[in-house]
Amino acid sequence: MAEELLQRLARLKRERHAVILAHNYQRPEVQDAADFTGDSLGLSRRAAKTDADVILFCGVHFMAETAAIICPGKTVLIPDPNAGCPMANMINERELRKAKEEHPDAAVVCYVNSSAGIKAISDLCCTSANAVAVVASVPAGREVIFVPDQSLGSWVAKQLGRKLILWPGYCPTHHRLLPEHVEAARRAHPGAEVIVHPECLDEVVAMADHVSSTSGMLRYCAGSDCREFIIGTEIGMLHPLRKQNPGKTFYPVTTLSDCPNMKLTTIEKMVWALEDMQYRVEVPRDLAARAMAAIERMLALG
Ligand code: CIZ
Ligand code: SF4
Repeated sequence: MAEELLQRLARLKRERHAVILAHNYQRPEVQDAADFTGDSLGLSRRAAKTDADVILFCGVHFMAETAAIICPGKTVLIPDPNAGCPMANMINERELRKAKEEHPDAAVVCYVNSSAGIKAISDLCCTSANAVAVVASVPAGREVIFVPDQSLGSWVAKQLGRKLILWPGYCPTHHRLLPEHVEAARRAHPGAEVIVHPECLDEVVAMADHVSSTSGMLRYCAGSDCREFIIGTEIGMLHPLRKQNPGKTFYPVTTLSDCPNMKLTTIEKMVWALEDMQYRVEVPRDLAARAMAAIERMLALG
């Protein structure tokens, strides 16, 4: 059954001239069926370079939308239209416009975990991999409104010793990971390094040996002399870490950090998506152009 589904997927991929992208947080079998895996921005940039007509984006909605913005002309499909991101939904355009009116000289930096509409009214976009550099590019005297993740924003503020106006959004999955889970994991694996994502609670971030994005975790663990790691992020991340570092051991801080939206993608739904050419993720041209401007300002920083 599983083998037959994978064969159907491979055949449909050829027929549709599609490329399959899977985020680091997807189910292991979904990541294994993808042409590329990685973080949201890395995947979109990869997709832009391929000559595929169709992008099957296995992730959550804002990621597929980002691919649609970066890859105009390609058809972007998401296997389950309900795969949203609760954090991205914690801000809307009306609220952000109001904050901008209250701070008319401020620069708005939006985390990639946001809708095209939010990106379009932001000055700069950032990912967890480049958030510090992006905020640092705003002249020191200028206020910064950082949306929507207060945890990432608070970590960036500490790195730069700079006060930021933080939006009260957060990732429910990363906030399920608590200081007592880190303590218990350290007791169980005293030789391991603790690596956490900046979407985690401030108290958890403060306990870590290293804080980084998912792409940063892959680089860090490959380069570290340590053989054991305790990983504090969405648990799908353990799959690429284990696959790329067969000689090393990875433990989750807790298995509670499991994002239900990320796990909506299954191999069956991927097959159906390519069969029926749905669900399409489209961003109106002028909105995409404005959102792309915030992404381009980020990319220009290198
Ligand atoms: O940008 C991404 O893919 C996210 C949401 C996390 C990360 O650290 O890569
Ligand atoms: Fe959103 Fe958090 Fe799930 Fe990522 S892990 S999609 S930030 S809810």
